[in-house]
Amino acid sequence: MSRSFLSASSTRPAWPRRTARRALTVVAVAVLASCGGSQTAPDTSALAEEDLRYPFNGAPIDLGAGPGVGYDEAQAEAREAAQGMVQAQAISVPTGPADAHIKGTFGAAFSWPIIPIHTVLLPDGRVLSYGSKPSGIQGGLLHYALWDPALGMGSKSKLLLSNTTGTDIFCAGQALLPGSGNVLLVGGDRVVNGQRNYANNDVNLFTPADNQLTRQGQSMAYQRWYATLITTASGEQAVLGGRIDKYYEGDSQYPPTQDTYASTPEVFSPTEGWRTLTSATSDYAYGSIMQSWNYPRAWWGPDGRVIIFTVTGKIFALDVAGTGRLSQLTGALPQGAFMLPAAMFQPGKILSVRDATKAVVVDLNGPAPVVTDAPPLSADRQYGNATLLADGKVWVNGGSSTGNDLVGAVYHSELWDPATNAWTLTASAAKPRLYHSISMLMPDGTVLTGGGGAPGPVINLNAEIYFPPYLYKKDGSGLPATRPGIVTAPTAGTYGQSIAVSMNNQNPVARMTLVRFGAVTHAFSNEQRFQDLSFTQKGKSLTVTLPASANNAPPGFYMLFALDANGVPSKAKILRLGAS
Ligand SMILES: [Cu+2]
Repeated sequence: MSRSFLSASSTRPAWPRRTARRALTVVAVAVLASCGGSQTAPDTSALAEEDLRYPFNGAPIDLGAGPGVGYDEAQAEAREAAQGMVQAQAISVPTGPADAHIKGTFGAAFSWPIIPIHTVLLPDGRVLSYGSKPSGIQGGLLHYALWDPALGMGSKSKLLLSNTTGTDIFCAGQALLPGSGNVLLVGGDRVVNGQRNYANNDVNLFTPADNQLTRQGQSMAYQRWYATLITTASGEQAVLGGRIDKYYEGDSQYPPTQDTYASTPEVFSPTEGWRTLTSATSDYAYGSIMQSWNYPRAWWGPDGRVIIFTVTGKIFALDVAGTGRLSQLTGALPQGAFMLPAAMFQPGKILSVRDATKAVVVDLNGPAPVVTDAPPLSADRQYGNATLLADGKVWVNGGSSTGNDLVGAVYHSELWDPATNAWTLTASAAKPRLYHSISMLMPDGTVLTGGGGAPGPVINLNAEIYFPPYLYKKDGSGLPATRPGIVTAPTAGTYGQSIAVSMNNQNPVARMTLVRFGAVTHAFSNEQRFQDLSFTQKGKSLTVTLPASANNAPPGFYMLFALDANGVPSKAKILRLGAS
């Protein structure tokens, strides 16, 4: 068995993956046995003690080849080798079907060391993921994983690491810190009276430079499970929502507990630490009312406040100065749901997917929100994701009309064009992407989709890469388009600055776009944003103007794409935008 899965440049000892896979194999065998009608009792002797206390829910494991297929590490690696995935080289755009220029196409599924319930794009182009054990059971107490797309999709590209912080980061909140490019993780899971899914108030920091996850000295005032982080114009992190305790009826062993919610926001300043927004407490905006605590859908808005869309359709604005001030704005959205996505597709403009396939566009750039209808989606996509592409279109994939359930699972994807306010049906995935799945734009213009499970219906220890239509020739050949190439661009810039960008040839550049890095979990990327940049071109040289306003482009890490006259994007250059 190859050990290369563990051999990347970790600074800490490799975790004994063999043990985990043995446990996984036992689980999968038990599943297969139950599916096949065997009466053989599952052998749980190799399962960790904790997994016996919180038993596996019976869902099949899928490492890429199908539920229950190739669940052994060696089998997964052999399959990935046969599919050419193990070479340590960057992913190339495959030849697609004849309609690839309209629908895009998915690559083959590949295994992931855990369920990527949470993903964060890192400034070095890698992906941080966490949320489950290597067995696919919920839990971020012991592990997290990294993926380096520059090393392909095989075992060399993935790294399973040990979480030694003592914090279970399952269903934590997360964002990149704009100055350092480190990842701030807040809260997560806690076991109370033998029951999971309570909350902790721990604060942890992931540092890409050494792959370390480190507990921070100062914790939050409130415990939070399912909180959202929003980067402010001044580079702070506003932390909204999350549950504290959950209802438990009690039993002979354990006392009852009640639902409680973290309905008071907090703000993290990289220089001054934490402050609590004691005058902005709200059950409607991010507390008990209609699951508004559940990863609140929120964005840094054009007037310098955090805008919050609630499930009920109310719109709030939170001023994070001092102890905070919350205002309800005029206007209302149709009824929504906590498991539906939304994305800011242009500064101050948000596409929000609502109940029963409805979608609306909300323009926040005027004195009051303006809500207009978008056409309905082709399907109800509960737990689906909405991803901003390099050209500013919004790609929606996954979800199910029947909740976290295969009956109504939607495998085809769809693409919304803000220029035409129309949806186009796009390619179908091989895997259901339901509860605890993610989708995230990568710097090469592809979309990483992955995960789902914990609990089932399928434990997706796998990911698929979506190759959008813009990567293909428009002649129906299905061949990859020739891409423009950015040769040089600065790695950092300030607001309103003109930057010099050089291209690989003199072909006209049609658009320069700026896409903020994604940080995705639970059907929401709290960090992604998009905008076009103005520029002039002379031969191979471009002069590009960076955004003037930190309200429209909060400080942090962005992908800079150049698109040619056919709408084909370059690979991105990474740019850190900041005040200085
Ligand atoms: Cu969760």
